[in-house]
Amino acid sequence: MPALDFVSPDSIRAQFSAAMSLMYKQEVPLYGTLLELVSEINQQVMQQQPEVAQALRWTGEIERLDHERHGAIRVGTAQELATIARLFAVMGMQPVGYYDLSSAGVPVHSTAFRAVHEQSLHISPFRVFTSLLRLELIDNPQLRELAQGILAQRQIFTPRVLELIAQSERDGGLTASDATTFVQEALHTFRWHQDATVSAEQYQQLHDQHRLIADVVAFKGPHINHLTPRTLDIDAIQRGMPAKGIPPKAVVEGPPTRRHAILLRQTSFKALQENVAFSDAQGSHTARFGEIEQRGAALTPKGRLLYDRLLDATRAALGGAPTEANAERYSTLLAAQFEAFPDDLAQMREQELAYFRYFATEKGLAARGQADRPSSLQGLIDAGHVHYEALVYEDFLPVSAAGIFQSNLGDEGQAEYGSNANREAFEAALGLTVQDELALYAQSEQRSKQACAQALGLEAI
Ligand code: OOG
Ligand code: NI
Repeated sequence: MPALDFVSPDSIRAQFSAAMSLMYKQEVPLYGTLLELVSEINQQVMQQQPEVAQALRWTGEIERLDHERHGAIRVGTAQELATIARLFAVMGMQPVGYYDLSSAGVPVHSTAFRAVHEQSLHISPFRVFTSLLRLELIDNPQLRELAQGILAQRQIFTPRVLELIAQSERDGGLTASDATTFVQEALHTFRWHQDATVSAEQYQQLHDQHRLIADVVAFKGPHINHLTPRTLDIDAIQRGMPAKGIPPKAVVEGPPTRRHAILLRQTSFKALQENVAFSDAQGSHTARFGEIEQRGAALTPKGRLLYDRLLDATRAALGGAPTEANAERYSTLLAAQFEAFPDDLAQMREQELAYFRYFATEKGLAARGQADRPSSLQGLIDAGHVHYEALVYEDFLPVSAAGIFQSNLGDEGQAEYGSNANREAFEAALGLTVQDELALYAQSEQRSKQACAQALGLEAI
């Protein structure tokens, strides 16, 4: 089959993201309600704040906003992780970043599978936060063995999807009709299975160790546990949720409200109770929840250091993690700390706190070839020949992720695993190294500078 007949991995990813959204709407009806709220608020923001709409037009994000979302799964074994990486690769999704959540009392470590090039992200920014259970952190040998034994027996992929992954690897792609089959078959891995693989008593044992362990081990597959749309105003969402019958978690994770959003702000609502058929009895399990996020500028290492410092200082001033009881004090402290982070794109650029994209303006293009036009980047910006916008953050935040995990795992006492980052072990399980997200942003910024220089007829800017 000539390569010309293959569909692009980007379009398979776009198809898969749409199919996943449809499936999740059926499985978790509140997700559908949430999508309506997000779409209403996004329309409102674009009408009431034309500058936001304008910025999204420059970057092209306006075209991806309606279908932008991320999901999350938790797998149980190295073998499952390595195969899921191959499945995502068919859709052009690569592992980016390493997140250690053990320090937050969650026995997993994670990566985000996503497209890495801005052109691919433009077609579909769909990402999946993927966690691997760390049974080695559990100091109950019997339970560890029980979990390992159960996980060893399950197969989370359909035979057909395994064939299509191998075929795509061998031939270098999939035809349109194989891609459609691939999407349908891949969905099975992510759907909810009502039938558990364990008895009610085994479930209880796993659950007593950590609810997350039961969630990973007791079921036939790594059901997608949330699907998160992107909003342009998360504060409006947080305020609007109760009226739609969606109770939000107490605090929005991430940076405070700003004129120019940075990184990622997220809120979520509690999991549903779902009926489960254990091997010997009926029961229930809370697995799935809803989440919403607002994305802002990707920060440079310097910007990220400042963000982490201000967030740590806020938590230190609060005396711990934010809860329902101290939510208001937390947001006051957070806003006060973040006064130290400039809320102005020009300052963020001058101080090298964020990554940017550069665009040649009409004026710049008209001045092509004129002898007296500026040639430095700053000069071109000052003269209105070059416009810039922040590069959007495509990744996740470990502290926020831990907050999301916690708020959805219920109020049982928090487990202690110490800090056990082990990127090497994660990469060994994955069979790949995870990409450095900062390098990806820097490359994207560099490509935009080059394209801009070329449009202006300059060697470089
Ligand atoms: C993943 C939680 C992390 C996010 O948006 O930070 C996450 C999980 O609960 O499996 O999705
Ligand atoms: Ni999430």
